[in-house]
Amino acid sequence: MRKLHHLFISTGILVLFAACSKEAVPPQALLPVPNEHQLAWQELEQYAFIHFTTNTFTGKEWGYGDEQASIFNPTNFDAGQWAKNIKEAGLKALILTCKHHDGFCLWQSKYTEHSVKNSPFMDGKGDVVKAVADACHKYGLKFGIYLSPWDRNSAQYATPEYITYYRNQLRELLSNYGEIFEVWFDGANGGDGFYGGARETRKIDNRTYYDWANTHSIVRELAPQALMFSDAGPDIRWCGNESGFVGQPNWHLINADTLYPGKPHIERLLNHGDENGRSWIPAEVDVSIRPGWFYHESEDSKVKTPETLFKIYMESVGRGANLLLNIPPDQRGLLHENDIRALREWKTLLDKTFSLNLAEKAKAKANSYRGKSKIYAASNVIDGNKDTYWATDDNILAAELEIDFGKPQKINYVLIQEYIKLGQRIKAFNIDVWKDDDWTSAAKGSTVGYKRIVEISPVETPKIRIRFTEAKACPAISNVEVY
Ligand code: FUL
Repeated sequence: MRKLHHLFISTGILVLFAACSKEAVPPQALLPVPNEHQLAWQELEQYAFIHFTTNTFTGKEWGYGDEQASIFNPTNFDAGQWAKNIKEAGLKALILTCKHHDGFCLWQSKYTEHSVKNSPFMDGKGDVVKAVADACHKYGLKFGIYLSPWDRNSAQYATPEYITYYRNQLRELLSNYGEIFEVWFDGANGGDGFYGGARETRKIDNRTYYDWANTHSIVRELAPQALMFSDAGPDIRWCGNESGFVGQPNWHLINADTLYPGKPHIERLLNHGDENGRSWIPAEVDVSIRPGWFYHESEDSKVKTPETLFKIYMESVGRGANLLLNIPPDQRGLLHENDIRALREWKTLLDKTFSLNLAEKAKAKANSYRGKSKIYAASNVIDGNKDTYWATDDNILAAELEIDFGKPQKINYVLIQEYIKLGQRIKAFNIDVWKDDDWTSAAKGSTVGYKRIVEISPVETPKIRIRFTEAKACPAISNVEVY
């Protein structure tokens, strides 16, 4: 009897111990999850796009492919001026149109004469790609390439030989210009073009012609760190528009197997992602600071205002997408003064808005945390450490976080980040503020993902509450900031 008693007690202790330690083990990842390159890419948040080619000198947006190389003649070309201003604007990288649809190559490609080689630029000895890559390295920016699959100059376009040509060029770009962080595959294809003098319409089958899988493997082989962008990933997806916003909700997930670059009617899907997507392919928002992608003098007065750029930031980075902001150099080969002014004032606006994080000195508590273990305590969301997070027990899919400032503070923005190494989990949340001795609803949101910045009407309040109301798995939140 005594023995039995002992057995009961020790079994009880064991069960209790097992229960506690079970809850203190980390939540299981909710698949799919980002790979290490996607995680690092996500942290870049915003970077520049540079559209520069013969179009800069002809005033066109889509060169036909019959432009003379002799028109490419920037008089004051200075990639350092681009990189310096891009860096000062808080952008982290630069992607250059090494070849746009007109087929003109900004580097000394071995495979065509339609390039800087035959232009007056540096007496035909210049290499814009090299100059830009070097300037990026000098200013601590990552460098990425855009190589248009559609080529309106090439006589071979639409034949199998063109694919070899395209891949040879891709190899040149991936081999000779240092580390490439992103490769941008455009889905556009308008059909008609010069095509070596044929001047005709050439249709290709977007699904099969480019044999993307084998092009992707060249990138994987030569630049394993590089992320590939297209309508269909494989690493980053288009956001479905060129006006500067990703949807709400924004899932970092999608089913890529049914997609291909240029597939019609997929804009909405790409804009929101797919809650049940089987691949982690987050959105990138590409938008131009001017109406066009290329510089046109007539658009000098149409540069987006700092306020518009701020709105774009909120609807891209603020919704968990990365922002690729196009700033096209002019005929001198310089970023235009108006664009630089807009960039600077936008940066000032961002710095001013997000300078004082009121959550830093606040107290955080939660109505529930995983296994009652400190490792998953609410304080993790305000410790400034992206590797710690607040999480609940597996069966708790709705929970509340409270951020207490200790005294009334005027607030306008709440920033939330999920610990996405464990997948994207949150489906819906509410933000309440403490007012007149009660909680009042201030905002509602859907997905969070890598980052969500919610604007609320400016209010003075001593504390806020974030109620996560729906999740695919227990919440895992790494960061909360309040401004
Ligand atoms: C589009 C292109 O057709 C535009 O010219 C521009 O390069 C934009 C970023 O992508 O598909």
